[in-house]
Amino acid sequence: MSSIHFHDLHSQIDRFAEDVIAGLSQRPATLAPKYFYDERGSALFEAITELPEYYPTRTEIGILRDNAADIAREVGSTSLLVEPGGGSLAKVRILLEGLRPLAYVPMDISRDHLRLSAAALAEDFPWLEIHATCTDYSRLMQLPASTPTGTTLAFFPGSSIGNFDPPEAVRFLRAIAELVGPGGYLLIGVDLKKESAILEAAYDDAAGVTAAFNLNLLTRINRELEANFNLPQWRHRAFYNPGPGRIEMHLLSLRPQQVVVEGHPFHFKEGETIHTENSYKYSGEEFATLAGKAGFHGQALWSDPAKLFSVHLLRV
Ligand code: AVJ
Repeated sequence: MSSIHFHDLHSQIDRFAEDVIAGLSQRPATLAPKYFYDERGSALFEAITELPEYYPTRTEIGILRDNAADIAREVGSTSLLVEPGGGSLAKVRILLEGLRPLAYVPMDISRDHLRLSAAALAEDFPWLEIHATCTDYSRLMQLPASTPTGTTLAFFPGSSIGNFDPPEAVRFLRAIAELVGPGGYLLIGVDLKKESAILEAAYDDAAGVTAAFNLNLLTRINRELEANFNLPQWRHRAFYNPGPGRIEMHLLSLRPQQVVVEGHPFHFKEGETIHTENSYKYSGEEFATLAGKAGFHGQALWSDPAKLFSVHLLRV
């Protein structure tokens, strides 16, 4: 029988209202992408990962499957496998048999989601000790007490690192370097730079699922806060910005309008946008340089034949 331990490090109060009001007060107006993931947003993101245009998820899974034995050999014996944002736990299943860690520590902000997926994982991997840890890993990157010590591997798939701008990404990677300690590893999925038409299709799909995902943020604000966004007056925009090397997602105001959120009025001109997400893309070399600033050395790098996506193994 595997053992599941539940740890609650999530002591922070909800800042949704404050963050939305501060973000809409800026020009350009900005909202944080972490707020996409309410129940409907999470379901829409799942649907995105299955779209023909959205190559990252299936490509990364292919890379992990094709190289699972290689990854296990490079890392060697692992005591602890830590996954910040390990909410769904689908990708880690590919690695567990090869790595055979003593314990697995998924960290996620969503308590219910974490409980359900940890229980499902425990059924399939009865030899594994699971320390499900409820925390906002972007604020608190800390192991719960009572986890085994020894070589630690952090796993951060999905190119979620792309949501941070480069200085934030370096700070985040430094926090991971500190968590795994000297001799520890990070296995991280990073989306590669490529032709902008491929990138733009992945973030503006024909079926309109990404548009619904982006617009759902306004629906969430209307529902959870006292707000009156008029959805038909906003449109999804996604484009590749080659200077910083990132996909940008925006919500475009189709006419001059006023929106009230918790008693605060916000005016938007026609054509003005709310910036909702950045998704940075890195060449292998660019990302290795970024990780170097956080104290990591590149140990191995895997990709797919079409060079769409990359998986880096880094060591402190
Ligand atoms: C979850 C941040 C990796 O940037 O590709 C997908 C989010 N946004 N489509 C990404 C996302 C629109 C995704 N990440």
